[in-house]
Amino acid sequence: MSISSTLIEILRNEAAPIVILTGAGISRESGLHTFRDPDGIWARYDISEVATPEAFIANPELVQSFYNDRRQILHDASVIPNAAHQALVRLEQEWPGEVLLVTQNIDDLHGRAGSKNLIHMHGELLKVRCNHCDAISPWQDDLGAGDTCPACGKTGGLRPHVVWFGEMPLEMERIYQALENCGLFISIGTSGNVYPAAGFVEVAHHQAQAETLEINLEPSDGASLFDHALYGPATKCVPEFVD
Ligand code: BV8
Repeated sequence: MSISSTLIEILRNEAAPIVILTGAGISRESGLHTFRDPDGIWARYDISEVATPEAFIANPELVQSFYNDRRQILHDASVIPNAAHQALVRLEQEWPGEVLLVTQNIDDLHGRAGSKNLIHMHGELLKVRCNHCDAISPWQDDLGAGDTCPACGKTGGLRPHVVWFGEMPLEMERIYQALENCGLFISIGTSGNVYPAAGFVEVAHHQAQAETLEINLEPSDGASLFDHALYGPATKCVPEFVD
């Protein structure tokens, strides 16, 4: 079932706030790997060895090189925002109510496309954070153990500005406030495996009585939780829905 144009008209006239959650699937057609598909990142790396605070303590070089490599791929000239990222910019610009875009992705493709009301709940690949002073700085070059924090000048404290498993995602208060007040929640290109993001649909449904829509290549693990669905590549489905 797809979300009907009548429903969209009602929501538009009410200027209903929209919350959109995106995952790795929206960046797949820009050339970035997803995580849990057969060719995904977690098929090649063990989460516990590269994406936990414990991994960083045990083997910082391996963790830094995992993120250095992904940063290099993101800088490849062929990796650019696609038609789905661009359609979400038009939605933000043209919808009469607030559109909050919450991404689990640490790439910068939503920002490059032009989305403004954007939360990177799992952090940003192109930033580093200092464990000594908490300052967040642009990621200048390959990150190594001896690098100096540009804010406090201390060495040995820089880490990727990403949220690892077991760490608290960013800006949760703002996200839950938006979910509790939205009229429409849209989930795009995410498998629904990682919490708390996987639970957002239930917050929107139960606490805001919002309409909920999944856009994905195929039904996700949480597909039954959604009122409406559009299945197919994001570059086809998202522009079709927005325009
Ligand atoms: C937290 C870091 C407390 C950066 C990531 C049991 C044991 C231990 C822990 C837990 C547990 N149960 C729950 C937990 C908590 C844990 C968790 O959920 N674990 C799961 C795995 C069981 N979560 C946490 O630890 C989180 N922190 O809970 O803190 C808390 C919080 C709030 C309130 C109270 C307490 C922290 C989670 C952050 C983890 N960090 N990455 C990095 O290296 O990237 S997660 C990782 O998965 C990615 O970052 C990504 O963002 C995230 C989600 O993945 P998806 O984006 O969904 O990607 P995936 O490959 O899975 O799916 C892609 C989808 O796209 C597929 O459905 C596919 O069909 C579709 N697709 C493909 N191509 C297309 C497409 N769709 C459309 N078009 C296409 N072309």
